[in-house]
Amino acid sequence: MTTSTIPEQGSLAARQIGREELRGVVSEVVRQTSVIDIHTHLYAPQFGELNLFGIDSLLTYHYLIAELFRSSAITYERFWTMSRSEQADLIWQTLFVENSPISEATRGVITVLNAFGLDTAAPDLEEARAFFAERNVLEHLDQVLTLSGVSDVVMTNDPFDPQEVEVWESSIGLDQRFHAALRMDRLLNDWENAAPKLQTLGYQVDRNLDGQTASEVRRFVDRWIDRMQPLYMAVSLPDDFKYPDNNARDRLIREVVLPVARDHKLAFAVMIGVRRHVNPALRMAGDGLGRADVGALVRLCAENPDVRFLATFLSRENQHELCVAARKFSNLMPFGCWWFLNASSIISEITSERIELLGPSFIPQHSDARVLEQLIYKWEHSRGLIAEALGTAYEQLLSSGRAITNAEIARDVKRMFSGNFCTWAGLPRESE
Ligand code: FIX
Ligand code: ZN
Repeated sequence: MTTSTIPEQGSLAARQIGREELRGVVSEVVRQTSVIDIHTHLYAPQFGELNLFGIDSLLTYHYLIAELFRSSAITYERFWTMSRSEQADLIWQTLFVENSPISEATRGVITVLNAFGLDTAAPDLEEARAFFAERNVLEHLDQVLTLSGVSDVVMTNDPFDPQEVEVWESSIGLDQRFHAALRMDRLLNDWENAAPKLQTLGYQVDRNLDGQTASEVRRFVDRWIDRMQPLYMAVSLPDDFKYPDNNARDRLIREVVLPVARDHKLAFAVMIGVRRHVNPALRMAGDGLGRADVGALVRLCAENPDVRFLATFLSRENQHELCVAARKFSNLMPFGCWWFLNASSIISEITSERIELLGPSFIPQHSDARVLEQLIYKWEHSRGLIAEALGTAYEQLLSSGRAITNAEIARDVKRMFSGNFCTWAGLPRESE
């Protein structure tokens, strides 16, 4: 980070930025400011095989699997019998050789190949495979984090996943740049199956949530908080999510999640709007979305002013309502352009809308990366769009008669890239 571009707040180097250099300075600050990636599906290297990287994983990302079937006549059945490298070959041939990779997800692979100086128009994957095969895992991780400007990665941690549990139980020390987020999906979205699973683990729970069920689930959650030290709890919720509701999820939220949030001072992240398995034949690539009721989140925030909520919605149509909800409830932090919203034109629109309605009091992006090198493209693409949206906002500010300094721009970007999350997660800020 060069001190000439990003001076310390109030330092002598702070200077007013003229209109002609404004966009350049904003881009540079955004490019140089490190980010906490608050929601990913990445794992610390200590998780072994769960830690995905390399060209075959990049090409078999579920975003690309969905796109493959739009340009190939292959059947689902045939595709799922192929090995991962055969699938990657087919996706490369179909989406990158026979077609131009102009979708956001295909272009992402190009951004990654380009970052490593690999041939972006290669006829096959030979060169890329050889390159990734020779990488030293830990050096590669360092390089990817440096290239993407990510200081910290928040994982998604499922206490019911046996592969994960094995690592957590081993009490192996994790790479300090990786942090846990305690995922609540199986408890809140699949109580029917979670209850018997908890019983086999020795918890006295009942499917009807009678008796000591809530306190036993609480015991389970407390144990995992103790083990994982998560920065927040998280759940993805369907588009028909209601609050209040008359189901197990509602009771578990009220009787377990909210008390845990209060007692442990843990934020609760809600990711609302997914319609799972719209096309089951696509497996993980088969989820869709629906417009959700932002009113449910509003009621959660209103009833629980002492709990901090992180929230993201999957439907573009919910974005404006989310901003308005955040204007009403200071315990609500909108974050990220999730999944189907992680496309350039939509990121631009949502980021501008949020700046106009919320100033710097939101978290503009998370990567949702599942494969390490996706950090490079997701952050490179988003940084460019965030810089443009911010550049417009500062230009308008200049036109309205308020000068802006490089120190103020740096302060704002830092708040959006890490400060807001640190506040929500109860972490000390870098300068504190
Ligand atoms: O629920 C989630 O965390 C989603 O982000 C994922 O389930 C989804 O598959 C994804 O990878 C989206 O980017
Ligand atoms: Zn996710």
